[in-house]
Amino acid sequence: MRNQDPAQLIAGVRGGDRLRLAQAITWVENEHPRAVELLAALYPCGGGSHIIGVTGAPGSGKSTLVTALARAIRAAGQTVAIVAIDPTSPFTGGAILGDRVRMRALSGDPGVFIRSMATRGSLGGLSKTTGGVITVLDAAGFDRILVETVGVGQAEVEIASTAHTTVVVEAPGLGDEIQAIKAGILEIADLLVVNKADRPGADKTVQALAMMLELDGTHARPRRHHGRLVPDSQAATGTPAHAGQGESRDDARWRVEVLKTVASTEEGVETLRQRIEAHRDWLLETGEWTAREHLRAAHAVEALLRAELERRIRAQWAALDVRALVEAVAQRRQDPYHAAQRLLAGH
Ligand SMILES: Nc1nc2c(ncn2[C@@H]2O[C@H](COP(=O)(O)OP(=O)(O)OP(=O)(O)O)[C@@H](O)[C@H]2O)c(=O)[nH]1
Ligand SMILES: [Mg+2]
Repeated sequence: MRNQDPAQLIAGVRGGDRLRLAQAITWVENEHPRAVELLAALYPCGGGSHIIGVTGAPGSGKSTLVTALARAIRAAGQTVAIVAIDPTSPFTGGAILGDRVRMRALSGDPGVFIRSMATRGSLGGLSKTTGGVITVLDAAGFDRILVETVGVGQAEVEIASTAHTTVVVEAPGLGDEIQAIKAGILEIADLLVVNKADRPGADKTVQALAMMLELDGTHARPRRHHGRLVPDSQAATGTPAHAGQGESRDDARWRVEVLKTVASTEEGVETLRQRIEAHRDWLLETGEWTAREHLRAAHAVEALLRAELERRIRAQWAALDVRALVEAVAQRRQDPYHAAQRLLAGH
Protein backbone atom coordinates (compact mmCIF):
# COMPACT_ATOMS: atom_id res chain seq x y z
CA MET A 1 0.00 0.00 0.00
CA ARG A 2 2.87 2.36 0.82
CA ASN A 3 4.47 1.73 -2.53
CA GLN A 4 1.24 2.27 -4.40
CA ASP A 5 1.83 3.83 -7.79
CA PRO A 6 -0.13 7.01 -8.60
CA ALA A 7 -1.22 5.43 -11.90
CA GLN A 8 -2.82 2.53 -10.00
CA LEU A 9 -4.64 4.94 -7.70
CA ILE A 10 -5.82 7.06 -10.61
CA ALA A 11 -7.17 3.99 -12.43
CA GLY A 12 -8.79 2.80 -9.19
CA VAL A 13 -10.47 6.14 -8.48
CA ARG A 14 -11.76 6.36 -12.05
CA GLY A 15 -12.84 2.74 -12.09
CA GLY A 16 -14.93 2.80 -8.92
CA ASP A 17 -12.48 0.86 -6.73
CA ARG A 18 -13.41 1.96 -3.19
CA LEU A 19 -10.20 0.80 -1.56
CA ARG A 20 -8.06 2.77 -4.01
CA LEU A 21 -10.37 5.77 -3.64
CA ALA A 22 -9.88 5.70 0.13
CA GLN A 23 -6.11 5.38 -0.37
CA ALA A 24 -6.06 8.30 -2.80
CA ILE A 25 -7.89 10.48 -0.26
CA THR A 26 -5.44 9.42 2.45
CA TRP A 27 -2.58 10.50 0.19
CA VAL A 28 -4.19 13.91 -0.21
CA GLU A 29 -4.92 14.30 3.50
CA ASN A 30 -1.43 13.27 4.55
CA GLU A 31 0.17 15.38 1.83
CA HIS A 32 1.98 12.38 0.40
CA PRO A 33 4.99 13.43 -1.74
CA ARG A 34 3.17 12.23 -4.87
CA ALA A 35 -0.26 13.61 -3.96
CA VAL A 36 0.13 16.62 -6.25
CA GLU A 37 0.92 14.31 -9.15
CA LEU A 38 -2.21 12.31 -8.34
CA LEU A 39 -4.42 15.40 -8.04
CA ALA A 40 -3.06 16.96 -11.22
CA ALA A 41 -3.95 13.80 -13.14
CA LEU A 42 -7.43 13.57 -11.59
CA TYR A 43 -8.39 17.24 -11.89
CA PRO A 44 -9.22 17.16 -15.65
CA CYS A 45 -11.59 14.21 -15.03
CA GLY A 46 -13.74 16.26 -12.64
CA GLY A 47 -16.45 18.85 -13.09
CA GLY A 48 -19.41 16.50 -13.09
CA SER A 49 -20.27 16.49 -9.40
CA HIS A 50 -22.72 18.90 -7.84
CA ILE A 51 -20.97 20.09 -4.69
CA ILE A 52 -23.35 20.97 -1.88
CA GLY A 53 -22.06 22.70 1.25
CA VAL A 54 -23.99 22.25 4.47
CA THR A 55 -22.97 24.64 7.24
CA GLY A 56 -24.47 25.94 10.46
CA ALA A 57 -24.07 26.30 14.19
CA PRO A 58 -22.68 23.43 16.30
CA GLY A 59 -25.41 20.99 17.24
CA SER A 60 -27.97 22.34 14.75
CA GLY A 61 -28.28 18.86 13.25
CA LYS A 62 -26.00 19.07 10.22
CA SER A 63 -24.69 15.50 10.43
CA THR A 64 -28.18 14.09 10.88
CA LEU A 65 -29.47 16.23 8.02
CA VAL A 66 -26.60 15.30 5.69
CA THR A 67 -27.24 11.61 6.42
CA ALA A 68 -30.96 11.99 5.68
CA LEU A 69 -30.17 13.99 2.55
CA ALA A 70 -27.79 11.28 1.36
CA ARG A 71 -30.57 8.72 1.77
CA ALA A 72 -32.94 10.93 -0.24
CA ILE A 73 -30.31 11.38 -2.96
CA ARG A 74 -29.84 7.59 -3.11
CA ALA A 75 -33.61 7.09 -3.30
CA ALA A 76 -33.59 9.43 -6.30
CA GLY A 77 -31.10 7.11 -7.97
CA GLN A 78 -27.93 9.16 -7.63
CA THR A 79 -24.60 8.36 -6.03
CA VAL A 80 -23.35 10.53 -3.20
CA ALA A 81 -20.16 11.23 -1.27
CA ILE A 82 -20.10 12.85 2.15
CA VAL A 83 -17.15 14.88 3.39
CA ALA A 84 -17.52 15.87 7.03
CA ILE A 85 -15.10 18.47 8.27
CA ASP A 86 -15.59 18.07 11.96
CA PRO A 87 -13.76 19.92 14.64
CA THR A 88 -14.83 17.89 17.65
CA SER A 89 -17.81 19.86 18.85
CA PRO A 90 -18.30 20.52 22.55
CA PHE A 91 -22.01 19.94 21.95
CA THR A 92 -22.15 16.46 20.50
CA GLY A 93 -18.66 15.08 20.19
CA GLY A 94 -18.53 16.03 16.52
CA ALA A 95 -17.05 13.49 14.17
CA ILE A 96 -17.49 10.42 16.29
CA LEU A 97 -21.19 10.76 16.98
CA GLY A 98 -22.00 12.07 13.53
CA ASP A 99 -20.19 9.14 11.97
CA ARG A 100 -21.86 6.51 14.09
CA VAL A 101 -25.29 7.78 13.11
CA ARG A 102 -24.24 7.82 9.48
CA MET A 103 -22.69 4.38 9.50
CA ARG A 104 -25.91 2.90 10.76
CA ALA A 105 -28.15 4.72 8.29
CA LEU A 106 -26.02 4.27 5.19
CA SER A 107 -24.01 1.12 5.83
CA GLY A 108 -23.50 -1.33 3.03
CA ASP A 109 -24.66 0.97 0.23
CA PRO A 110 -22.02 0.98 -2.53
CA GLY A 111 -23.49 4.23 -3.93
CA VAL A 112 -22.41 6.14 -0.82
CA PHE A 113 -18.91 7.11 0.25
CA ILE A 114 -18.24 8.79 3.61
CA ARG A 115 -15.09 10.51 4.74
CA SER A 116 -14.52 12.50 7.92
CA MET A 117 -11.69 14.97 8.11
CA ALA A 118 -10.20 16.75 11.06
CA THR A 119 -9.62 20.46 10.70
CA ARG A 120 -6.30 20.20 12.51
CA GLY A 121 -6.52 23.37 14.46
CA SER A 122 -8.44 25.74 12.22
CA LEU A 123 -11.70 25.62 14.14
CA GLY A 124 -14.64 25.35 11.82
CA GLY A 125 -12.61 26.16 8.75
CA LEU A 126 -12.13 23.89 5.82
CA SER A 127 -9.05 21.78 6.17
CA LYS A 128 -6.31 22.82 3.78
CA THR A 129 -6.68 19.51 1.98
CA THR A 130 -10.48 19.67 1.59
CA GLY A 131 -10.23 21.01 -1.96
CA GLY A 132 -8.03 18.09 -2.94
CA VAL A 133 -10.38 15.55 -1.38
CA ILE A 134 -13.28 17.05 -3.37
CA THR A 135 -11.16 16.86 -6.54
CA VAL A 136 -10.67 13.11 -5.95
CA LEU A 137 -14.39 12.47 -5.28
CA ASP A 138 -15.38 14.55 -8.31
CA ALA A 139 -13.04 12.52 -10.51
CA ALA A 140 -14.51 9.34 -8.99
CA GLY A 141 -17.80 10.39 -10.56
CA PHE A 142 -20.12 10.92 -7.60
CA ASP A 143 -23.28 12.68 -8.74
CA ARG A 144 -23.53 14.70 -5.55
CA ILE A 145 -20.90 15.62 -2.95
CA LEU A 146 -22.15 16.82 0.44
CA VAL A 147 -19.63 18.82 2.47
CA GLU A 148 -20.49 19.36 6.14
CA THR A 149 -18.72 22.17 8.02
CA VAL A 150 -19.41 23.85 11.33
CA GLY A 151 -20.27 27.48 10.70
CA VAL A 152 -17.65 29.20 12.79
CA GLY A 153 -15.55 32.13 11.68
CA GLN A 154 -14.18 31.87 8.17
CA ALA A 155 -15.92 28.58 7.42
CA GLU A 156 -18.95 30.18 5.79
CA VAL A 157 -16.96 32.11 3.26
CA GLU A 158 -14.76 29.11 2.55
CA ILE A 159 -17.62 26.70 2.01
CA ALA A 160 -19.43 29.18 -0.24
CA SER A 161 -16.30 29.45 -2.39
CA THR A 162 -16.02 25.67 -2.55
CA ALA A 163 -19.63 24.57 -3.14
CA HIS A 164 -22.05 25.13 -6.01
CA THR A 165 -24.96 25.24 -3.58
CA THR A 166 -24.72 26.32 0.06
CA VAL A 167 -27.28 25.19 2.61
CA VAL A 168 -27.21 27.02 5.96
CA VAL A 169 -28.75 25.11 8.87
CA GLU A 170 -30.31 26.84 11.86
CA ALA A 171 -32.19 25.36 14.77
CA PRO A 172 -34.68 26.88 17.19
CA GLY A 173 -33.57 27.50 20.73
CA LEU A 174 -29.90 28.11 19.97
CA GLY A 175 -30.30 31.56 21.45
CA ASP A 176 -32.05 34.72 20.43
CA GLU A 177 -33.18 34.28 16.83
CA ILE A 178 -31.50 37.35 15.47
CA GLN A 179 -28.33 36.92 17.51
CA ALA A 180 -27.96 33.32 16.42
CA ILE A 181 -27.90 34.33 12.81
CA LYS A 182 -24.41 35.58 12.29
CA ALA A 183 -23.50 38.35 9.94
CA GLY A 184 -22.57 37.03 6.55
CA ILE A 185 -24.73 33.94 6.72
CA LEU A 186 -27.46 35.41 4.51
CA GLU A 187 -24.96 36.37 1.89
CA ILE A 188 -23.71 32.85 1.40
CA ALA A 189 -26.96 30.88 1.82
CA ASP A 190 -28.66 29.55 -1.29
CA LEU A 191 -31.11 27.72 0.95
CA LEU A 192 -31.83 28.27 4.63
CA VAL A 193 -33.02 25.33 6.69
CA VAL A 194 -34.60 25.50 10.11
CA ASN A 195 -33.90 21.99 11.39
CA LYS A 196 -35.39 20.53 14.57
CA ALA A 197 -38.75 21.85 13.42
CA ASP A 198 -40.28 19.51 16.00
CA ARG A 199 -38.90 21.78 18.71
CA PRO A 200 -40.73 24.81 20.10
CA GLY A 201 -39.85 28.12 18.50
CA ALA A 202 -39.22 26.74 15.01
CA ASP A 203 -41.80 29.01 13.40
CA LYS A 204 -40.35 32.02 15.16
CA THR A 205 -36.92 31.18 13.75
CA VAL A 206 -38.41 30.74 10.26
CA GLN A 207 -40.14 34.12 10.53
CA ALA A 208 -36.99 35.85 11.80
CA LEU A 209 -34.98 34.44 8.91
CA ALA A 210 -37.61 35.31 6.32
CA MET A 211 -37.76 38.84 7.66
CA MET A 212 -34.00 39.22 7.59
CA LEU A 213 -33.91 37.99 4.00
CA GLU A 214 -36.47 40.58 3.03
CA LEU A 215 -34.72 43.42 4.84
CA ASP A 216 -31.30 42.41 3.75
CA GLY A 217 -31.81 41.84 0.06
CA THR A 218 -28.42 40.13 -0.25
CA HIS A 219 -30.14 37.08 -1.68
CA ALA A 220 -30.56 38.99 -4.92
CA ARG A 221 -26.87 39.78 -5.20
CA PRO A 222 -24.55 37.63 -7.28
CA ARG A 223 -21.87 35.67 -5.49
CA ARG A 224 -18.46 37.32 -5.14
CA HIS A 225 -15.01 35.92 -4.67
CA HIS A 226 -13.86 36.90 -1.19
CA GLY A 227 -10.15 36.44 -1.70
CA ARG A 228 -7.71 39.10 -2.73
CA LEU A 229 -4.77 37.48 -4.43
CA VAL A 230 -6.53 36.18 -7.51
CA PRO A 231 -8.84 38.61 -9.25
CA ASP A 232 -12.47 37.61 -9.64
CA SER A 233 -12.51 36.53 -13.26
CA GLN A 234 -16.22 37.26 -13.55
CA ALA A 235 -15.66 40.88 -12.61
CA ALA A 236 -12.99 41.11 -15.27
CA THR A 237 -14.68 39.31 -18.13
CA GLY A 238 -18.34 39.96 -17.60
CA THR A 239 -21.03 39.25 -15.10
CA PRO A 240 -23.39 36.33 -14.79
CA ALA A 241 -26.43 36.55 -17.03
CA HIS A 242 -28.78 37.74 -14.30
CA ALA A 243 -26.54 40.21 -12.49
CA GLY A 244 -26.68 43.97 -12.53
CA GLN A 245 -29.51 44.22 -15.00
CA GLY A 246 -32.02 45.82 -12.70
CA GLU A 247 -35.56 44.77 -12.03
CA SER A 248 -36.24 43.60 -15.56
CA ARG A 249 -34.16 40.46 -14.97
CA ASP A 250 -35.56 39.86 -11.51
CA ASP A 251 -37.16 36.61 -12.66
CA ALA A 252 -33.73 35.16 -13.30
CA ARG A 253 -32.62 35.72 -9.74
CA TRP A 254 -32.47 32.98 -7.20
CA ARG A 255 -34.77 33.57 -4.28
CA VAL A 256 -33.40 32.17 -1.06
CA GLU A 257 -36.02 30.08 0.67
CA VAL A 258 -36.45 29.10 4.29
CA LEU A 259 -37.32 25.42 4.69
CA LYS A 260 -38.23 23.40 7.76
CA THR A 261 -36.86 19.92 8.44
CA VAL A 262 -36.85 17.31 11.17
CA ALA A 263 -33.66 15.55 10.18
CA SER A 264 -34.07 12.80 12.77
CA THR A 265 -37.36 11.64 11.18
CA GLU A 266 -36.41 12.76 7.63
CA GLU A 267 -39.43 15.06 7.54
CA GLY A 268 -38.99 17.80 4.93
CA VAL A 269 -35.74 16.29 3.69
CA GLU A 270 -37.08 15.16 0.29
CA THR A 271 -38.39 18.71 -0.25
CA LEU A 272 -34.95 20.07 0.65
CA ARG A 273 -33.39 17.67 -1.88
CA GLN A 274 -35.79 18.91 -4.55
CA ARG A 275 -34.99 22.55 -3.78
CA ILE A 276 -31.27 21.78 -4.01
CA GLU A 277 -31.96 20.24 -7.43
CA ALA A 278 -33.95 23.35 -8.38
CA HIS A 279 -30.97 25.47 -7.41
CA ARG A 280 -28.73 23.31 -9.56
CA ASP A 281 -31.13 23.73 -12.51
CA TRP A 282 -31.14 27.48 -11.93
CA LEU A 283 -27.33 27.58 -11.89
CA LEU A 284 -27.18 25.75 -15.20
CA GLU A 285 -29.97 27.72 -16.90
CA THR A 286 -28.67 31.17 -15.98
CA GLY A 287 -24.99 30.60 -16.63
CA GLU A 288 -24.33 31.04 -12.92
CA TRP A 289 -22.87 27.52 -12.82
CA THR A 290 -20.00 28.71 -15.02
CA ALA A 291 -19.64 31.83 -12.89
CA ARG A 292 -19.35 29.71 -9.76
CA GLU A 293 -16.85 27.41 -11.44
CA HIS A 294 -14.73 30.53 -12.00
CA LEU A 295 -15.07 31.50 -8.34
CA ARG A 296 -14.18 27.97 -7.28
CA ALA A 297 -11.13 28.03 -9.55
CA ALA A 298 -10.03 31.43 -8.22
CA HIS A 299 -10.47 30.20 -4.66
CA ALA A 300 -8.53 27.00 -5.33
CA VAL A 301 -5.59 28.79 -6.97
CA GLU A 302 -5.53 31.40 -4.22
CA ALA A 303 -5.62 28.81 -1.45
CA LEU A 304 -2.66 26.95 -2.99
CA LEU A 305 -0.78 30.20 -3.52
CA ARG A 306 -1.28 31.22 0.10
CA ALA A 307 -0.21 27.80 1.35
CA GLU A 308 2.94 27.88 -0.76
CA LEU A 309 3.83 31.44 0.28
CA GLU A 310 3.29 30.53 3.91
CA ARG A 311 5.45 27.44 3.53
CA ARG A 312 8.26 29.51 2.02
CA ILE A 313 8.04 32.18 4.69
CA ARG A 314 8.13 29.55 7.43
CA ALA A 315 11.13 27.90 5.84
CA GLN A 316 12.90 31.26 5.86
CA TRP A 317 11.90 31.87 9.45
CA ALA A 318 13.40 28.58 10.45
CA ALA A 319 16.71 29.70 8.98
CA LEU A 320 16.62 33.07 10.73
CA ASP A 321 16.76 34.14 14.31
CA VAL A 322 13.19 35.44 14.39
CA ARG A 323 13.14 35.68 18.15
CA ALA A 324 16.00 38.17 18.19
CA LEU A 325 14.30 40.20 15.49
CA VAL A 326 11.00 40.26 17.41
CA GLU A 327 12.89 41.23 20.55
CA ALA A 328 14.50 44.11 18.65
CA VAL A 329 11.04 45.27 17.50
CA ALA A 330 9.68 45.00 21.06
CA GLN A 331 12.55 47.16 22.32
CA ARG A 332 12.00 49.57 19.44
CA ARG A 333 15.54 49.06 18.17
CA GLN A 334 13.92 47.85 14.94
CA ASP A 335 10.59 48.86 13.38
CA PRO A 336 8.14 46.08 12.42
CA TYR A 337 7.93 47.26 8.81
CA HIS A 338 11.58 46.67 8.08
CA ALA A 339 11.56 43.53 10.23
CA ALA A 340 8.84 42.02 8.00
CA GLN A 341 10.78 43.05 4.90
CA ARG A 342 13.92 41.44 6.27
CA LEU A 343 12.08 38.19 6.93
CA LEU A 344 10.63 38.21 3.44
CA ALA A 345 14.02 38.89 1.92
CA GLY A 346 15.57 36.16 4.05
CA HIS A 347 18.34 38.09 5.75
N1 LIG B 1 -35.42 16.96 18.01
C1 LIG B 1 -34.57 16.88 17.00
N2 LIG B 1 -33.30 16.52 17.23
C2 LIG B 1 -32.45 16.46 16.19
C3 LIG B 1 -32.86 16.76 14.87
N3 LIG B 1 -31.79 16.64 14.06
C4 LIG B 1 -30.75 16.29 14.82
N4 LIG B 1 -31.14 16.17 16.11
C5 LIG B 1 -30.30 15.81 17.27
O1 LIG B 1 -29.46 16.90 17.56
C6 LIG B 1 -28.19 16.45 18.04
C7 LIG B 1 -27.08 17.04 17.20
O2 LIG B 1 -27.18 16.51 15.89
P1 LIG B 1 -25.96 16.45 14.89
O3 LIG B 1 -26.52 15.98 13.59
O4 LIG B 1 -24.83 15.73 15.46
O5 LIG B 1 -25.63 18.00 14.81
P2 LIG B 1 -24.39 18.71 14.11
O6 LIG B 1 -24.85 20.06 13.68
O7 LIG B 1 -23.79 17.84 13.08
O8 LIG B 1 -23.40 18.84 15.32
P3 LIG B 1 -21.83 19.17 15.27
O9 LIG B 1 -21.23 18.46 14.09
O10 LIG B 1 -21.35 18.65 16.58
O11 LIG B 1 -21.75 20.66 15.17
C8 LIG B 1 -28.24 14.92 17.99
O12 LIG B 1 -28.57 14.45 19.25
C9 LIG B 1 -29.36 14.65 17.00
O13 LIG B 1 -30.00 13.43 17.22
C10 LIG B 1 -34.22 17.14 14.67
O14 LIG B 1 -34.66 17.44 13.55
N5 LIG B 1 -35.02 17.18 15.76
MG1 LIG C 1 -21.81 17.13 12.77
